[in-house]
Amino acid sequence: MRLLSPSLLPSAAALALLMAAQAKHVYEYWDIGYLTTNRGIPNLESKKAIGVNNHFPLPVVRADKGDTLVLNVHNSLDVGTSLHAHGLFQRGTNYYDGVPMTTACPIAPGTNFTYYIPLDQAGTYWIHGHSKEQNFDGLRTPLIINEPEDPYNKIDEEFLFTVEDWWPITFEQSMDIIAAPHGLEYIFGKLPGALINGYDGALANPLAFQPGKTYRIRLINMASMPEAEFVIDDHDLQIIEVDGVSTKPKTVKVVRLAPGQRLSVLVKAKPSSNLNYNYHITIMGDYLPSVPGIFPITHTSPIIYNNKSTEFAPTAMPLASEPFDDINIESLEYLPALIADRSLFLNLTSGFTENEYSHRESINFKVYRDPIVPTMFTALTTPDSMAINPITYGPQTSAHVLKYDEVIEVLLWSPTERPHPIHLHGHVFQVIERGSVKDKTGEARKTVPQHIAGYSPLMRDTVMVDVGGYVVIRFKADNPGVWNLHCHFDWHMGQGMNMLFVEAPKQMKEILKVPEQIVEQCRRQGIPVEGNVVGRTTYNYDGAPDLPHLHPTSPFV
Ligand SMILES: *[C@@H]1O[C@H](CO)[C@@H](O)[C@H](O)[C@H]1NC(C)=O
Ligand SMILES: *[C@@H]1O[C@H](CO)[C@@H](O)[C@H](O)[C@H]1NC(C)=O
Ligand SMILES: *[C@@H]1O[C@H](CO)[C@@H](O)[C@H](O)[C@H]1NC(C)=O
Ligand SMILES: [Cu+2]
Repeated sequence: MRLLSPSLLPSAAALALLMAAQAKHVYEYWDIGYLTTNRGIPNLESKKAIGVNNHFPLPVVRADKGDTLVLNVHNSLDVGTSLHAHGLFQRGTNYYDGVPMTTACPIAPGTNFTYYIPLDQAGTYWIHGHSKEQNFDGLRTPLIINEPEDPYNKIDEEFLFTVEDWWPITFEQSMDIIAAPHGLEYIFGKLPGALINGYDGALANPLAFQPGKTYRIRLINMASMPEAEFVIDDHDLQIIEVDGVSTKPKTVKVVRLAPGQRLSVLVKAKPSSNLNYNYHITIMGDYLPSVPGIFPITHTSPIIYNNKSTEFAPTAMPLASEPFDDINIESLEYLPALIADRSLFLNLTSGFTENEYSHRESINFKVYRDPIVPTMFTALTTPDSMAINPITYGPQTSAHVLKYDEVIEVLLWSPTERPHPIHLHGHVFQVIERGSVKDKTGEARKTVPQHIAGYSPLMRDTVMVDVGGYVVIRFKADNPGVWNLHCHFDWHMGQGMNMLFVEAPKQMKEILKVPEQIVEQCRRQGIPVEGNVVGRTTYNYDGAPDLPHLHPTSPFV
């Protein structure tokens, strides 16, 4: 990394001008296609995966804050595709959020589409498929947005680790299996391999440290199911970024990330050392069955201080392991706990369907189904009086209409045996409280210390709701658009744990200028772009997808 000495630093005003002048377009050309591979994991069967430019791992996208990402896609698949830049607000560009039937139509097979994504936030993000959870089959890669003015640019060097699970079956195959009774038990017989930076985790790269230097380590959990933990023997980790949000530095021994989450930590190298050390990345999750030697699995690789020495500091066993504490970490930017204008209760439940006894995940017992008209178009083309009525968007999109600038509190409630990493598009939210749904005494309740003047709760875009746990989040509806809230376990999302916030439809009409290529993709596939959930201009929504429903006496597990 190139550093300017303080005397050479331009004034803030000059710097702003300089940056504006330097804002550039970052071009990517991605041909999305099938590739049969086991990603080099020994003893794992190959499957039909989804790669870019006939290659794995995918290109890592790096840019500076203020740039525009021009992502030119050709779809070589025989099904639709789309890309979502996870964590970006897409302020004014809702139609590039990449959620088919919510914000646009899928990119049709054999066609091109170009995303123009303004990179207004610095930090650690990722880009992944949002059509039929194609990320499960490999369509996922880091998006690192550098902030030239970031004080942490004074660090000496930066490393990046991504974690993925790699299953020997495709998402489609796995969905068929897990819908059936005992499907999950069957599928856990086919446990995944672990990829670190796109390669077999057993081959994770050694790092070189020099005494006295400070390193920034970025971590991204791009997995479909497991969590990931990161530890370095006898070194502290100082958290400085969570999901793209700068935090007040917080020193810990271990960090844990759920699928969809990102972190940056600073690591200060020892003042001098003849010893070498190890770092450890564990792919884990107590909600997944344990199979000795396969899952959970820890991959260990050296941190070399002295390449002439073979001596290593001992590893303290068991490795440090603990849940991530979102309640006691503060955002750097001053924003005290928001005062909620209203509160929503989201029951994260699951059960079996009425007709086919097939397993589904739901929010308030609603299994998400795509509308006939992409929801953004419904919000833009129906009169204001209809656009503010949730039923306009169909019975099973679980649409909630938000008023411009109102503060929404959401109680994420997980009474089942499943945890859920819940991701909200278009926003970061404050994490206000955590607890247990069965807690009668308040013992398990952890809430942000609101009595501390100026306490700024952590803001992030993906939060882990534990088995039998709840989380309270708050955000301000200041980004007109249609935004998904969903579980980031691919299977749960695929089984229906998804819903929509239709945020400020009146302001959407003023702000969003839908590019012709978006409409073109819809026309090409015969997808209507006007009217309510089924394309009508009345309150008649007959024919809207409204199956399957959960069985009323279904065993909720
Ligand atoms: C279509 O996209 C591919 C992949 O990005 C690119 O190489 C090609 O030039 C594009 N074609 C057109 C006509 O834009
Ligand atoms: C060993 O370390 C020295 C000093 O840090 C460095 O100059 C050299 O390139 C390293 N050699 C190898 C093989 O990594
Ligand atoms: C939430 O869902 C569970 C089933 O998983 C159900 O037993 C419970 O009554 C629901 N809670 C509310 C308040 O609806
Ligand atoms: Cu889930």
